[in-house]
Amino acid sequence: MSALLKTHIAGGCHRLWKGAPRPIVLFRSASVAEAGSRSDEDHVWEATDSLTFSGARIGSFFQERPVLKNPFVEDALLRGYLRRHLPNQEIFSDLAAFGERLVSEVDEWGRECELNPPRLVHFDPWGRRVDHIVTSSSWKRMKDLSAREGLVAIGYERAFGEWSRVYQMCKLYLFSPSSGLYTCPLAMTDGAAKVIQSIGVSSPVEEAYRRLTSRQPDVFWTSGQWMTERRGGSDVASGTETVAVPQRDGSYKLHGFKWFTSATDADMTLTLARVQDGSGETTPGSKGLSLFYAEVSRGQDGRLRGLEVQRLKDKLGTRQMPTAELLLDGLPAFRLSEEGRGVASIANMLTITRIHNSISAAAAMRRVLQLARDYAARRTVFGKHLKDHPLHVQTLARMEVETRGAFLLVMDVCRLLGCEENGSASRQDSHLLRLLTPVVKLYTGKQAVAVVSEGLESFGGQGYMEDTGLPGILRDAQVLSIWEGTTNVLSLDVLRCVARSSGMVLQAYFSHTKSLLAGASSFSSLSPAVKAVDGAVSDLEEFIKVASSRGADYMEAAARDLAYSLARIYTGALLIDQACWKEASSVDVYAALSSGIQLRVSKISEALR
Ligand code: UCC
Repeated sequence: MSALLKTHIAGGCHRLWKGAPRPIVLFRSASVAEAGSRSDEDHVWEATDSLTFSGARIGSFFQERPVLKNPFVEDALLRGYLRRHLPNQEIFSDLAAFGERLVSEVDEWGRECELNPPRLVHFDPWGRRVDHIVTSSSWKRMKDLSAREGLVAIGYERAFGEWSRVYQMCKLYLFSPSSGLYTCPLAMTDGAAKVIQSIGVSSPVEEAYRRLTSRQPDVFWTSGQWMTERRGGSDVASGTETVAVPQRDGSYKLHGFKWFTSATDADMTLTLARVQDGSGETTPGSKGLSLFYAEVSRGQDGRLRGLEVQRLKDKLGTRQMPTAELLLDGLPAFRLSEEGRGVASIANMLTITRIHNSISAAAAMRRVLQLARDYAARRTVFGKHLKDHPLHVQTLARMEVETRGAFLLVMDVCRLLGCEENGSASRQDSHLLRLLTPVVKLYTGKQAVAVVSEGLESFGGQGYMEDTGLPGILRDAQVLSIWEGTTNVLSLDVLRCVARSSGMVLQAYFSHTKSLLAGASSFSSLSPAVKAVDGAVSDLEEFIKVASSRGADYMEAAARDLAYSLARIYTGALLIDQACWKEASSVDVYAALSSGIQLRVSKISEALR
């Protein structure tokens, strides 16, 4: 018994500190544990300052955190994909250096964007209305970085021909999980540049196009896309109330209310409105909508010209990024599309932002998986590292297959986009791009939520703790299936493009999928996967034959299953194709075979019937 402190305590369970300069934890002497031998001595508590759990000390074990490593160097599939399709040393060096910068510097900025979210200051200290959206210094740094790294510019410089989009999107894929959601304004900036380019880069948007695609931080602009109004984000045709009042000089003033506008600190925007005729009437529906370009600027009084920021949105995730309600109160604007061609004109922007969305989805999956794998080599449970537990490894392996599939699917869409923009796309390529854009967006958005959620679980309780930064990945992932078209709206878009093309998009799909499978016919190790995907293709063809003889309601109810099947089958074929590459790894082959198994398990044809 310690001479330092010895006392008798009535009642047994009290702790008594005596004249100690700092708290000392007391512990029960061993004899207390002996049943049936209670005595005063049994209630003695002994203290020592050499205990593990003592006073302010909380024990000596601290779990090592997962460490983010260079995401380019760590991503074998990304490097393999580029080595196969775009073996360019300049690109490899750029992506490796960018990956290093993300780890050493940018990831921390992304975290700061989350911790210092934007706020809205309505009035200056003297009561004047200013509507300032105050953003963090890290958010502003992201803008400079985006310009310098050419995150939009690469797609328009086209230095790598039809592969330029793949290069750009690979860079965004690396950037996205560290970007503090800056990829959202970049998506809209890219979309706006694409719309302007497709309409024609001429006055009054020449200057805007130059800025959107610039690599100079002091020149670079970001764009918003203000499409959603209070009546709805999906049914744009009947939900848009904003009117465009013609001015004598040929410009317009816009009056309306935009319900979700991201990222509202943009320098310009594209938006939809209905042109008023001489008697103040407008045309309802899609045919009444036109596309407008407007700059966000301030007058000499410091107020926004023709705009008021009503409030910032209180969102589940994506809190790093300002999303606002805006009153358009005479916003000066120029009409970009022909009258009534607003939806068709903004559709180019939707294609780009939906591809960006899919990139962010694949990137979120890859990030959580990279961290989970690193953690599995650091965390010991039940006597061994997590990485040595077969069930844990199987869980990570399933996440890996999903992530690989998502990456290949979205990269294939980027490849098709690059071909179309470079003028090298066949008719089949164009049909595939139209069909696969909604498919990749809706499928990867849902996958990201599932894979990221699984990823959080692999950290146990720590995955649920906000200050690890992990829960934010899940909260941010949840927007991916909502923003730029929900899963159901996009499933209906799949039906719409099938109908509009009289089935040509499906013909292109089946023809390309079969050619990918045919390329694997001499690889006996892949035959179970080829068989599974081939069987699913036949089931789907059969279903489409049957379904086309039924009514529209039947087809609508099956639209989501149809879209999922298109995604799964195509992904399976892409994984097989990757595994056929002469430098394919054992992981490439494993992923192809696993995807085949998952296809069999999901029983596409039964789900559809
Ligand atoms: O509201 C939102 C915010 C959510 C919360 C945000 C929080 C923070 C964000 C953080 C971000 C990181 S997002 C919701 C945004 N809304 C959408 O994405 C719209 C969803 N709705 C659709 O996509 C619909 O399908 C519509 C609006 C496009 C349907 O409009 P219409 O007028 O009924 O369309 P039509 O009649 O089918 O097509 C009109 C024209 C046709 O061209 P023409 O006349 O030449 O035949 C179509 O071919 O547009 C063409 N078109 C397309 N072209 C329509 N859709 C497409 C397409 N996807 N691709 C190419």
